[in-house]
Amino acid sequence: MAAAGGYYLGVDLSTQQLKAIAIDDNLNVIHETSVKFDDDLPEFGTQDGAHVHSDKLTVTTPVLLWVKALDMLLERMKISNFDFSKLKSLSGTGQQHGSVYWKEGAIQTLKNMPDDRSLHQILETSFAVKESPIWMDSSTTEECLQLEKSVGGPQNLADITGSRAYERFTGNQIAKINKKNPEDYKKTERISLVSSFVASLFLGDYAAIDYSDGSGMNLMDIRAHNWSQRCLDACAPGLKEKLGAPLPSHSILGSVSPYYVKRFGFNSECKVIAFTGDNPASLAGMQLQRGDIASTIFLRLGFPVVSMRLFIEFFSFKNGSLTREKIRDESASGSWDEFAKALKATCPGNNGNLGFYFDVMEITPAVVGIHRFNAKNCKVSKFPKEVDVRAVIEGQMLAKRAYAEKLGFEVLKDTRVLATGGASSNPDILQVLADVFNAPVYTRDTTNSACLGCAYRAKHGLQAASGQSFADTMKNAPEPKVAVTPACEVDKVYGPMLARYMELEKLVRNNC
Ligand code: XUL
Repeated sequence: MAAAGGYYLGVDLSTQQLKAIAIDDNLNVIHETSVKFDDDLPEFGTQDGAHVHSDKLTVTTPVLLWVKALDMLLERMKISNFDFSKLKSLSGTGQQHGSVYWKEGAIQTLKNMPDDRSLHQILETSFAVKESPIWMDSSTTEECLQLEKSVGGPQNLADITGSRAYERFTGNQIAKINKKNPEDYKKTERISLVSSFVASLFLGDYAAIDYSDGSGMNLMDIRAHNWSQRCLDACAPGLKEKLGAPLPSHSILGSVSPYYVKRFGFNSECKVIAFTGDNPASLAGMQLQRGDIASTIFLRLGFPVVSMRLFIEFFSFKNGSLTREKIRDESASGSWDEFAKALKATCPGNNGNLGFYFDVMEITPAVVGIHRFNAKNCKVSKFPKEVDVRAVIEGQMLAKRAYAEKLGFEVLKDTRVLATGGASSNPDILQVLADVFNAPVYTRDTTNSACLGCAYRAKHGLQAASGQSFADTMKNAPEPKVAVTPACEVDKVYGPMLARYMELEKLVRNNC
């Protein structure tokens, strides 16, 4: 067990930024730093952390941007006098499904990193594929059909891996690279997920993929907790060797590479705990209890991985914060204050006006475009500005509730909605969330629940070795606080509106 007085670090490589949160032994946050890709690393020319290719379906991020971001993050922590020597362990998380292709020989480079050079300089030529496919990619429909066919259909694939084939899932992305750029695939000695890639950088060795993030690849037999040979064979040759064996999410992978000890003053005993996907990490950060709803995902603790994957599937929306920002720019002069005024100037239910704002192809429903309906269910091309603002927020919240209910969730008297992510610091948006769910919304001091969850996981990783559960580690963690409660009688508005939302969604789906 870890001695008192230590620090634990969580790292989160999300779509738009790299973040770090350190906690002390009492689980208090003692340090937060971030690197924003577009602003801090403009030389890579990303927009919102990604390159959207001309087909509008292929979405990638340069892998060296991520490497350089880690250099920058650690430098910033050093400049702010963060005491790396007190770190007992670290863990982390990454946007799910994205993949990194290490070139032949990269392992030797990783194991022998000279401390007088930046990671970016050291690893410049270590990747066989320079642009890593990320979760926003939807260019692999052909590969998905092929994979489902090879195992006897979508249901069979779901029985094995927990999910039917999805374009962004890593197996289909790997199949595309093997088909379109076979030379790059051949030159690849190891494939990491975004999460295990960052773990590898800290470890100075290839880090295992954890079971949880591994279950979002369409490649893992989730009951056997190992790769399904049938799925591997359907995607690309020799894949098992390139992926390495998956491990439980609390595994201690080893100590940090001597590179970090010499360059930043890490403790040489600082352990690297397996990294995982951002959705499971968020659950750890939010300390969900049975029956709670998380605003980005939903889960009742205790379900097996297969159900958890399904929940994450239903609760992943591509059109979240970026779509809200677009409507803020178009209808609220680019200002959150104006956006809040518009929400206050309109009433719950928006006088029957309802909208679907899918700026990019949504995951569920697979629909793109903006579809606005007036109270008579007639499609209209525009709303007045303040109506547009309320419609985008109500539409997003109604979608969350509709999908939660589809999975059998009922709002009970003691239901809590736990909000995370950027919008959780905006009380006017949270009010709509509380009203739509007719339940109080709770938040934590940090909006970075995935990152914080990994700082907790880092601590738990050390204690798990002596049999402690995650709940034991979290016993004295600060509780989330009530941020807003639902307005009176608001369920009378949103109950019927939810039914209308589902009807109109069907219409939109059929018309697209
Ligand atoms: C989950 C998914 C997204 C990414 C975002 O299946 O695609 O939530 O994990 O980072």
